[in-house]
Amino acid sequence: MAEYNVAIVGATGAVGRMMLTVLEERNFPIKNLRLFASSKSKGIKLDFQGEKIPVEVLDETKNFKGIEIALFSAGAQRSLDYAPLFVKDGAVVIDNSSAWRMDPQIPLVVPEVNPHAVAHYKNKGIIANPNCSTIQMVVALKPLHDYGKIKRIVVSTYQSVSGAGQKAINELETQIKAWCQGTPIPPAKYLPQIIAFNCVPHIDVFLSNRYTKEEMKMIEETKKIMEDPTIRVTATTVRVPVFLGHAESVNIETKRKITVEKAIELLKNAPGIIILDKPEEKVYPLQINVAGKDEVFVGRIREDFSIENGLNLWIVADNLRKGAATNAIQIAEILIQNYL
Ligand code: NAP
Ligand code: 12T
Repeated sequence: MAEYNVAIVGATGAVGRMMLTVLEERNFPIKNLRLFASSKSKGIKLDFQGEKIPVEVLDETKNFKGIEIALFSAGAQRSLDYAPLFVKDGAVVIDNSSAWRMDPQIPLVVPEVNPHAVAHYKNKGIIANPNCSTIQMVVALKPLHDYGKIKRIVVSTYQSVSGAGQKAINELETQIKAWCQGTPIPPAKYLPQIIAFNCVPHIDVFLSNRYTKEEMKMIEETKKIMEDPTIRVTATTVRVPVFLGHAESVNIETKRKITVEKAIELLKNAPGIIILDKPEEKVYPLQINVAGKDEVFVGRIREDFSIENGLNLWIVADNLRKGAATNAIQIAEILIQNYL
């Protein structure tokens, strides 16, 4: 089998480290792996398949020639600055940041939903990986949309701190420890408010329309991935004191009636979804149970009696896996199987 030269930009971060894990788990055919991060990580080595790989400091003087696939996860500014340089040197970039997602020339891909869009990598050499909350929602909604045509989506999220990176994970831990020791919780530093024992309706920055950027990402990205600009979407995104895994309460209104039985049948036959829905046995998806899994979990499936064709769902996934690393590497697999 052919093997590829791969790079991870942002390799020391929460997503970057998960990329190393997922590449290894899936036995991705790698010839040579290069790792990049900031000058803070100078001298660090990361384990990959029993080898210690040195982390290189990302700067313009570096030679990126020979890299065929570059997985970016180092923030939007690094993606804007460096993705074109990697492309110029011959790589296809799969970008986890929000930098390129809404560029009409750049495909935004969830392999279970729009794998054919990968072909458009040829436009600019870049493929965008959607926002974590968007990914898990569209995986679950695509089979329902294909059958019943979704007219409107109302979503509220319950997002873990790992979505905001390693520093946010550490911040929740520090706050919980302080509380347990009976000492005052230190003020919030990386997240906008104290997150321990709290729910904060503020992810990413506020925009002039009073939504957060995280909410607008869900709204715009959903239409692009589902390739249907007519779907009306509204979102409220909330950070909750959970380390790993995002949960979502999703309400949809469809053109054609979807009964609970039909919804279960559609979701059962769709790729990448596991239904956990036996409420009488206390079975429904939970963040602490889906951490470490690659699928999207759906439960609490029930009719919304307040409208004619309405459905409620509870959708949960591991945000660092399906929400980021796994989805990016699935895209890389489509690339090598079909195009490279
Ligand atoms: P993180 O834990 O804070 O890690 C950030 C990574 O970027 C680290 O490896 C860091 O290196 C590197 N970095 C920061 N500044 C850099 C610079 N100037 N030059 C080179 N490397 C730099 O954050 P994360 O959660 O892994 O997220 C990273 C990115 O992924 C963000 O763009 C975020 O938007 C995106 N993301 C996407 C999703 C998704 O929805 N698909 C989910 C989560 C995150 P050092 O360790 O050396 O500082
Ligand atoms: N600010 O990929 O804070 O656009 O949870 C993902 C997660 C941005 C992104 C977060 C963020 C993204 C977060």
